[in-house]
Amino acid sequence: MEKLRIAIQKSGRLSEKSLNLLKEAGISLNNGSRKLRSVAQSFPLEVIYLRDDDIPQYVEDGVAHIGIVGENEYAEKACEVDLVHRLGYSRCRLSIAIPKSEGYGGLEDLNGKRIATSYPVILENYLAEHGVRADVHVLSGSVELAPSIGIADAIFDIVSSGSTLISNGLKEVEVIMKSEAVVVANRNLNTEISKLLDDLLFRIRSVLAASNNKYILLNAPNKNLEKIIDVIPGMKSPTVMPLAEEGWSSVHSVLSEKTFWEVIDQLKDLGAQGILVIPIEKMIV
Ligand code: PRT
Ligand code: ZN
Repeated sequence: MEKLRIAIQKSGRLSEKSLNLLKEAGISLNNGSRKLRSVAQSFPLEVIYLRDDDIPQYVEDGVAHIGIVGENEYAEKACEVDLVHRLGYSRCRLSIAIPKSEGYGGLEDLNGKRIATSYPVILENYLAEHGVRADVHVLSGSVELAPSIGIADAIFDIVSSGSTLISNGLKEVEVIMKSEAVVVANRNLNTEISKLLDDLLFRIRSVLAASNNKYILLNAPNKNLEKIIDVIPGMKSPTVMPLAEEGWSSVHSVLSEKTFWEVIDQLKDLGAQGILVIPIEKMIV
């Protein structure tokens, strides 16, 4: 039987979270030492460990069938691969930053400037689209140092908390792209491998849905039951059971992490009591 070959970053910001995702999807690997490759026990899958920069090309070439990379690498390498799923972790943005002492009136201020970056393809596409003519200097690392050593007027780099920019006397002036970890796939997978990919994506969706949602139980005064149900519609509709105390019901539902605090406030205003929120292990959607 064929195995689905997945490329994962060997060591870096994506490695642990990607391996953890596989683990939560019920796929344990027999080789914890992360050499070059390892084989899963409970799913026909083989992991190849690579530098993140190399993953899009290896997937295009079919050395790996799929890979997990930052969306920034997917965009920069512009390989012939498909983005098949977003994973929501390792979020960051790619931004232009300039020395904090300089003024900034908009993109046109970048005309004639030197911009240092490790992402020339993304940057040049963006500048061309916006009619800005700047000099793009390609550096493979420590891009944030370029203005202070006088080799660039601005940088285009990954920003997460922003503290690297601040400690190098820079300020963010344009966000050009947002990025998160994504699954990319080869465009010519055979039927057997495509089926394995579908199975894996199904498991991944269940893991992600579970981590994005919470199970909620509460006691609701019957007079506000309908309004409370409107606030927490759940997967199909909430479970409602009468409490032993007259005039009250117990309501069980599923709540999205995104709107969590907003919804809790509304529930309290509607007189909900004894609110319990419980993590969900897996959610089959
Ligand atoms: O060795 P290999 O080539 O495999 O790894 P790498 O060093 O190229 O990549 P790695 O492990 O640093 O990052 C892998 C992916 O994580 C990136 O491609 C992004 O998609 C994502 N990611 C998320 C980040 C960050 N957050 C991040 N903060 N990648 C890099 N950074 C760096 C950034 O370069 C900058 O120097 O962190 C600094 C900024 O962070 P803040 O928090 O100070 O703003
Ligand atoms: Zn890299």
